[in-house]
Amino acid sequence: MAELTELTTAVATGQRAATLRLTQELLAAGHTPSSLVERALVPGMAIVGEQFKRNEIFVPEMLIAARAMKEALKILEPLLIAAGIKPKYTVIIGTVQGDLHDIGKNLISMMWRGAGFAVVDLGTNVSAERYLAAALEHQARLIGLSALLTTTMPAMKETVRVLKAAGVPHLRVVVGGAPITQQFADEIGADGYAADAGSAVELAHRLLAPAA
Ligand code: B1M
Repeated sequence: MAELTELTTAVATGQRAATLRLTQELLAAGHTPSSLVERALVPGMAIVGEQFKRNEIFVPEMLIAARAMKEALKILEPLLIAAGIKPKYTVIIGTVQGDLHDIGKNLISMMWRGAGFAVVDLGTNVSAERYLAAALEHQARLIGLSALLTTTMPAMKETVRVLKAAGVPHLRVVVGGAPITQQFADEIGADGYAADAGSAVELAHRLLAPAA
């Protein structure tokens, strides 16, 4: 029977066909979609990050691993999204300006959809003005900013500044991504920080609770 560690290795080494096969097999064996994400796929990308840091692999290998992960997420997405929940709130998500990483952002997006929110995903490299325009257009209650590079943390800070300066009533801004911490979130005036997709769901529920 397939093991979670095999899926971790397949994604870390960018083996697309094996990633897809193992995802299907592990699902058939009774693993939940979220356990495949948290216990196999995310650890696979962490291995890739470590190897890149040690100069053992380079951008093309990172890209190939990211493609394998995305293919697996295509299978898991419909399963993660609960069917038939009528969205109560609209939330916006995107990766900040200058940053092209989207796998973590896509995971948050999926989990928020699964939690019953209507999600408007602005993609990557999103300017502060685009976030604001989307929030106004969709009358959103929550905006999620993702950043994976230390060099794009200033863009996150600027986006929070622009969104807060606009003074849109009831609009909350939450942040996350590998280099982001609670301390940084507090410093830039964000309403919340989540370290991972599960916490991002809890955070959104907490901030959007009627009493909030
Ligand atoms: Co990039 N990259 N990359 N990369 N890349 C990192 C982030 C890096 C840490 C690798 C390393 O050196 N170890 C490093 C950043 C170093 C730093 O800033 N300190 C790095 C670098 C340097 C770069 C380039 C500059 C490389 C170059 O060109 N020389 C370049 C920058 C391009 C750009 O954005 N302008 C670059 C490019 C790329 C690829 C295009 C090849 C590819 C991205 C493909 C894609 O996303 N479509 C890529 C990849 C794959 C990575 C690593 C290996 C994996 C990222 C990932 O998808 N992780 C990454 C190393 C690493 O993170 N270990 C790395 C899996 C994902 C599920 O996790 O995105 O962290 P993550 O999301 C998590 C949490 O962070 C959190 O929840 C998610 C689920 O748990 N989270 C949120 C994320 N957003 C959130 C928002 C929230 C809440 C939680 O609320 C709204």
